[in-house]
Amino acid sequence: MRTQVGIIGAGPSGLLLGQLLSRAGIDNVIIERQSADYVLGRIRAGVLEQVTVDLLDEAGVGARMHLEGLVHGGFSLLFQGRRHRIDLEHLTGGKSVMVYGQTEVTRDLMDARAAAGLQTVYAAQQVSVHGFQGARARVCYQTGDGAQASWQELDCDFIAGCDGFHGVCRASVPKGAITEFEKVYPFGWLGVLANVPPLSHELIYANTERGFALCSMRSATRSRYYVQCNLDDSLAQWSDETFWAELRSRLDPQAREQLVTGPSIEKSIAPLRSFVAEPMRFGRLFLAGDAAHIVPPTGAKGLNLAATDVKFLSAALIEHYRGQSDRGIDTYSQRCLRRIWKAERFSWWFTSLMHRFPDSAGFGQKVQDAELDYLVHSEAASRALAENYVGLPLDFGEP
Ligand code: RFL
Ligand code: PHB
Repeated sequence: MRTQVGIIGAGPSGLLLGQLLSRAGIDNVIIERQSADYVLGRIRAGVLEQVTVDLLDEAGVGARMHLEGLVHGGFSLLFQGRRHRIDLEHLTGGKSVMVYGQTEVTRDLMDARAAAGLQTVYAAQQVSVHGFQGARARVCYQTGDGAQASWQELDCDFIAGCDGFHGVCRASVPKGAITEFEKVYPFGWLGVLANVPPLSHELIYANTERGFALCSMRSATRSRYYVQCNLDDSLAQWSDETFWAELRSRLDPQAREQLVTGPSIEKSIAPLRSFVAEPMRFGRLFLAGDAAHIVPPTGAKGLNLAATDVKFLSAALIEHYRGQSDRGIDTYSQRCLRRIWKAERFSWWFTSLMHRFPDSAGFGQKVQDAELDYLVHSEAASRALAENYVGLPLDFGEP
């Protein structure tokens, strides 16, 4: 089989790239390790920057998001038992974010791909990538099981590694050609999805003695809550009752009263990590999204960074196939990394500010309290937070 761009991974990066390329007449095939249902079952991001919203519109998949998504012009920081609103709209000259779940973004992209009759291979096994440092790239994989198993080969001009943090693409790059930067945090997030009305119409990020908590949502009837937990906690330790009691203990008195609880429909623990791989292009192989970088979810930047990579990559490939120039391809890595490191910095900072660290009782905690107090009382500090939260510009001018 042959295609112009072989895309590894049918997460938001891979599906969005496929959609943008197809709309520009560029042939692509997506190879995904899991089933479509499995991909849709992962509950992850909830907050989209305007850049991501615009890109989904450009890809022709924004209609349901505009109908069902919730536009948020602010959020609250809760510390020392009180809530303080960060007015995103006022602080950024009218900008806001869109609360619309990653699951729904993925579903919209999958539906558009199916409607256009584009090819996605789900449940592909033993996926491997070859030849990307030379003239022709190749993807090999197995379909079917047992007697039905068969090997497939996909010849392509380019490979897009959209296969997430544990994917095969980054792992296939020779060790000497890649540099990795990593920071692992000493805690995780326990997330619960429940069909209960959200506690507040905006998100609440809480810094409390018992650890961080986040009150988020998916709709007027579905809530998403998180509490900071230990890395070695197991889901078995966290019954629904234990979770709701812990969350309630991290809220202010009014929120405690307003919290509506109910049975969880999903519960998972995610470790927190900052990670960047440089560069993001190796000959005919490009990395995009979580395959190249991870941020802790505190700043809500992961999916948004993935969307920006895809914006730069699709533009570069379209420019190439139109015979205009290879400048986008040559500068892909540099352009992406410049924005990525700013989001890495913000996510690390916001994570450090909002969580309890095992080794920073006393001095570290006092500094956190002082910074939070400063943040909500200084317009300049609030604006810096707001500006990063709604998303920095795509280009920053000459370095
Ligand atoms: P994904 O979503 O991991 O998709 C990668 C796909 O590749 C497949 N794959 C393979 N396919 C073929 N062969 C192989 N060898 C393969 N190995 C893997 C996988 O099955 C999968 O389908 O990466 P992608 O597309 O780059 O998307 C990135 C986002 O998923 C991620 O950045 C966000 O979810 C991060 N994130 C958030 N981002 C935001 O922008 N806003 C948020 O509010 C936000 N909240 C979150 C988050 C992530 C969280 N977790 C669980 C880490 C909240 C949480 C709790
Ligand atoms: C979510 O709704 O899942 C969510 C929202 C904001 C974050 C992280 C996750 O910062």
